[in-house]
Amino acid sequence: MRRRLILPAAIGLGVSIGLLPLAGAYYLSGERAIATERLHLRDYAGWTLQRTDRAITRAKSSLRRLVMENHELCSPRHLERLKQLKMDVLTVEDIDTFKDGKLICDSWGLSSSPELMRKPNILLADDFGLVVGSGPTAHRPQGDMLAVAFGPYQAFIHKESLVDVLHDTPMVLGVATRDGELLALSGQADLSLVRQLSREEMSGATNQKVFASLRGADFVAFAISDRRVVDRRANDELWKLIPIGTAISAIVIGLIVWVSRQRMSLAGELRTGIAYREFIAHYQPIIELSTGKCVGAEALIRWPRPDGSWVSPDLFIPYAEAHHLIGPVTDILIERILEDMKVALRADPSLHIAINISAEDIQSGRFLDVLSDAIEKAQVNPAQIWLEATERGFMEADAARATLERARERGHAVAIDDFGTGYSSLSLLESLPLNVLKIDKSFIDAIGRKAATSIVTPSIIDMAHTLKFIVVAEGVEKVEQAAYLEAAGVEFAQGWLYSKALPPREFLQFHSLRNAGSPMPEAA
Ligand code: G
Ligand code: G
Ligand code: MN
Repeated sequence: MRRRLILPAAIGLGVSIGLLPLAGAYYLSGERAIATERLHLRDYAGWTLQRTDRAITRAKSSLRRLVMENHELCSPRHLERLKQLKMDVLTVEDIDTFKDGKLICDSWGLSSSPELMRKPNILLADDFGLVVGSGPTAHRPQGDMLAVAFGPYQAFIHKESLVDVLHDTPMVLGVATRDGELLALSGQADLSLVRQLSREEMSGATNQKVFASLRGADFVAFAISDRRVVDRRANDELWKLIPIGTAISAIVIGLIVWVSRQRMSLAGELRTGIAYREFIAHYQPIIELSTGKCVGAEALIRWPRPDGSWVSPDLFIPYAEAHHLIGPVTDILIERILEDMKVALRADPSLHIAINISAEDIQSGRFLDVLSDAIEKAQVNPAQIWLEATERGFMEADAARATLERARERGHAVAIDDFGTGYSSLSLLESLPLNVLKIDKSFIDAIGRKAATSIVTPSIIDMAHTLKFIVVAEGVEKVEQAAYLEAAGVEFAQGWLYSKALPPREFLQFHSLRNAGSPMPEAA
């Protein structure tokens, strides 16, 4: 993946894993909240219908009883009975008695100001009627009542008592007749919606409202709630979920960026590093043991990133080798090294620089022409450039031999690097055109210790000399090691005893200081 795409991709994936399910859950919970609210409203419509039915039924049965009792109208006994019924039936506020269309008495007593009877405008079953929409009269100034009519009687009920149902969330309750005549409404509501709900049994939602209606034998009840109430409930849920979703997103994004930085992008980073020629060389001095002089250096690759970090070669060299990216890295380093060192190499013909060549390059030999071009341009003696290859480069002996022979023909010295850590046989060593052997640090560490490898070290040195190799000891850290190696006839040494790998200018300083006068004491 290209480096530029990693962050957007990570954000995309993080958001889709962390936030999309949340958004989905939010949408679904919104839908579910509305469905739940519709059922909730339907329940309240049902309870409103029951309440209305009960109030009307009670009024009806009181009136039926009065008619059956066959009273002498407005007699003291009759008046007593009217008063008693009003007390007994809670929803009935008053019972009027009419004769010849005129009010003659009610549950308060005889009527003083005769009033005309209003005819029922709605007919119910069994000769019952309903008087609704009655405005205020002299007798009942509020006009907020409806009346059940039967025979000479009309029983008055407060309209609002029909819809007086306790509710747990804000809503408007209403009752209408089956023909759509509105009887009572507990609050404010859009009249066209009310009309629609009064006419048919339905439930649904608009952008503003959620509603449900229910039809009974004589009446229709309905409930309407504000959409905002439902949405707020869903929102509350969402606010609880957002931190979780955000945290999941952040973790996923961080994880992807981290993983891609660590692994996936290394190939991309390497390609960028190659394109911008970000690789440089540091130089670890090589000391002639007999004189203490600096006779050369091993060039060691360094990769300073634009962000200021340094990538360890132990990490990216094996990676570059595995992904066939080592070739251009070798080329960049070769050109860089000759650029860094050409002046010093021309000035001191005894100075050499050793370059590490990877196994793949040794097999192909492709780098040789790049090297020759760079040497020609720098006007340096090819004998001053040494090549180091590990035993892995000699796996296909014929290909390796061809490359090494060409290198020798051009004047380079060729070293076997990290000697002793691989499996090279003596016969292979003999058959390859090598002339330098670098003893691996592990055998130098063993000097003066009672380790098994310490027995091997002198044999390696003897064998190398028998084969006429120049010997370089790697990783020399102690004065005793240097003394031992010198006594054993080892020609050269490198290690922290003398110096770590240095940037070009510092190495050149080290080189000229070291070689200026008499041999310097070994400073640790
Ligand atoms: O000094 P340092 O820690 O950088 O070395 C780490 C390893 O990387 C060593 O094994 C060394 O051989 C290898 N190395 C250093 N520079 C180069 C180079 O330019 N090319 C190749 N192929 N390997 C190198
Ligand atoms: O190419 P080669 O595999 O020899 O690479 C040399 C490696 O050894 C580099 O990683 C370099 O930093 C490291 N090195 C060089 N001298 C010393 C030393 O004296 N002590 C230790 N511990 N490491 C060293
Ligand atoms: Mn090396």
